[in-house]
Amino acid sequence: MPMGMADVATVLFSRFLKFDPADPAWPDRDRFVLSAGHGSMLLYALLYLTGYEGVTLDELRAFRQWGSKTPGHPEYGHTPGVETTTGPLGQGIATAVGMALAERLLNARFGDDFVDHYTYVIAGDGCLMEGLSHEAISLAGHLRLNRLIVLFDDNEISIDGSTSLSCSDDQLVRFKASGWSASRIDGHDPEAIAEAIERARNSGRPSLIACRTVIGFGAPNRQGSEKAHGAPLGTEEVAMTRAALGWPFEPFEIPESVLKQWRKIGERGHAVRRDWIERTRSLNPVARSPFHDALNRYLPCGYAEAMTDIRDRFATDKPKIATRQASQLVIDAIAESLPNLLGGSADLTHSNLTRARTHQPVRADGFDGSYIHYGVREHAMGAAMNGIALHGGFIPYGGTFLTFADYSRPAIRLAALMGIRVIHVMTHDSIGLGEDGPTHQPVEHLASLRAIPNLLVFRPGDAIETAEAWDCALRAVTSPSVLCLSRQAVPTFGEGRDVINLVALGAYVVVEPEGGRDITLIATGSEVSIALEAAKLLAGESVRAAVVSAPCFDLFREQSREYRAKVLGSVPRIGIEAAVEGDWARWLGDSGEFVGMTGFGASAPAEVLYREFGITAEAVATAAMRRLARSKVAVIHS
Ligand SMILES: Cc1ncc(C[n+]2csc(CCOP(=O)(O)OP(=O)(O)O)c2C)c(N)n1
Repeated sequence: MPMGMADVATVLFSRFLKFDPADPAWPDRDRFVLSAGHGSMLLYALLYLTGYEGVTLDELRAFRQWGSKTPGHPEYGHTPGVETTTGPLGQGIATAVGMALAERLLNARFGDDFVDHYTYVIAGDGCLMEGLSHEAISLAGHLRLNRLIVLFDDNEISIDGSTSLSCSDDQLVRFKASGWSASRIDGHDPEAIAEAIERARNSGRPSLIACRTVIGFGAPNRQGSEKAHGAPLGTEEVAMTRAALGWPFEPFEIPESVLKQWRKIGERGHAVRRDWIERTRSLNPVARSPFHDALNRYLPCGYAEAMTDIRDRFATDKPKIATRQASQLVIDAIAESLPNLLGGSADLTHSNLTRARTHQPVRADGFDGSYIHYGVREHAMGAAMNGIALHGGFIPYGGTFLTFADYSRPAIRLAALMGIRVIHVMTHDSIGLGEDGPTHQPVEHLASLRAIPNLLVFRPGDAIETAEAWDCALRAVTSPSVLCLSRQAVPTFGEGRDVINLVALGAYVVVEPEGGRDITLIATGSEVSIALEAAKLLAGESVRAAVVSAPCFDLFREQSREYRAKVLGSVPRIGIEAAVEGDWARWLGDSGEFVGMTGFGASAPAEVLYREFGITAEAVATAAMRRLARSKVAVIHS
């Protein structure tokens, strides 16, 4: 890829790309996404040649080695100039759709003087074979994201060999059918490349430029074959390639004149950036503040007040509503104070309750909206939200059912790896959704999402916790979040709830019995109210049960050992969650017991399912008595 696409990249960087290595985060730069992340050396070479600080020849020598700035696939936040982490094919192009969308949205708010850039992508056959690419190009075509230009490394080779082994798509026809401009050029002809890019920049639609290239270009015995994809060329073939390309220099030797020209290309953007800074200085203060807040990822000052108000209202009114409804109320309450909140849903708006009253839909002819109808494209929604967050200017959130988290999981994983603020609103979070049945009832999803490092998985138990979970997610600038919300109504629990955000602690004591605990009941989400009822039943048996709500395991894990010990207590514990056990054992210990699901759900009303699957206050009380009896036996034996 680095050899085959060198000509295309050279034309793009030398003649078109607006960038300044002196400030890789300059907001009005063009974005360049290497979707074919396995060709990372192409990007590293360009970053070195154009003068990005820290990307040195030594770093190129240390390619793929421990501690280097040149990992196997480009990693956002690790190497300056890398706009997004790529490697899982298809993610880059879909993320770029989000970037190109964010550019148009921000442009609609602040105008051409401040936001006016392109998003360029290099994608290979692999990216276009991935199903995700279809969702992404379909969305981009629908929204007519004309600042998105995809340079397709059309070399007809992937790892197994010729693409004809597995694919006979006519990509041009496919893209055109999705509302793109599409053309094919010789990817080794600089003028043809330049003309095609120029045309694409002036198109009213997103553009695909299929660049017919030769993989491993210049390597006499390897070019044009899958043998050029991954294996090193070897000393002999490298020598022959040097001869064939007329490149007489030693490894890592860049002739001064060549480097000079490249550095000049890198300097081209200096003045453009300085002009842009001057223009932003002249912005009137009323417009400057939201622009500044948006770009710096600040929560505007009105936000905290709006969030406190809605949380307090829940504390006073104690509504018995589904947490998805509580989430809707939170979104409505904060939307006006957070103009950069960008909502959306994968065609489940009325179920996810994700659209604020004030949110207008984003349309191809109306980028001033704040709500994206992503269509039934969960994966593209996840990736596009990553691109929006990476681009800057917005806090994206998007809804679907929790069970379809699997459809967007690869994008969620990348968000966690990159450490970016993306909020997934996943409703219908258990068998509590009822009649839709086991296809729609998540059972393993909480456990599997909790397994992703740096992903905050929230399962709030009532309206107050829902507001607090939203607050945590909005403040988590370096982590994506998933808000798992109930379809069914749950009571607001607790008297005189603390004014501090208790969800931020991950878990906390809701009920502490007088005179010490006999047992601790730990629950999440809709099961907290079951635990509270069970505690009452146990009190009737003279058993003192503490109740702990644990809306976010990830945040609880971060608390001090002392705090965790205080919350968990030293008596036996019962965990209650309408899902599979997953890593509950960590919190329950050897003497604990889990009350939850052991397999898939079924189609029936929620109350019937809870009863049939044994997730009831009575079942919890019985489990508690059983545990206590066992621990007494253990004490007698010891
Ligand atoms: C989701 C995903 N599946 C599989 C791979 C492994 N993989 C890396 S490159 C590649 C082939 C890509 O072919 P192409 O895009 O044509 O790249 P080229 O061989 O032309 O460089 C595969 C299967 C991957 N990186 N991501």
